[in-house]
Amino acid sequence: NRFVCWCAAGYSGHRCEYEINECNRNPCQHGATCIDQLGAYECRCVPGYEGAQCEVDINECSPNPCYNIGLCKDLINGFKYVMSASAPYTGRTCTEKLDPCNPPKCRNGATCRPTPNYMDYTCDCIP
Ligand SMILES: [Ca+2]
Ligand SMILES: [Ca+2]
Repeated sequence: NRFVCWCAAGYSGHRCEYEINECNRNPCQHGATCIDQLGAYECRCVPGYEGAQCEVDINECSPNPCYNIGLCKDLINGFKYVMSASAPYTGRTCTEKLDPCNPPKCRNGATCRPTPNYMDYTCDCIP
């Protein structure tokens, strides 16, 4: 009384008594949680990743969150802006204007003038 069972997808064993755990192969990447299903699996990605196997590092720089002239650097579940030395903007989205003359720092009515890189200021004294 020999017989061969041709198992439906997702099952194995002599009598197809085993439900295969598709998560045993660790198909999910980047620390995702694998959910075993019948003949399939589902990956629940950690923040910052997407794709069926969570293999895609989401590009948080697209669209570019740096509205002004900042350069965006993609990170895991986030981004970092990179300012050039001449950029008068700061902040996470590069929208806060750097103004070394605000609040005013010059005395006796002198005019405050930012340096070209906006990192410092000079005072134009009244003659
Ligand atoms: Ca399964
Ligand atoms: Ca990313």
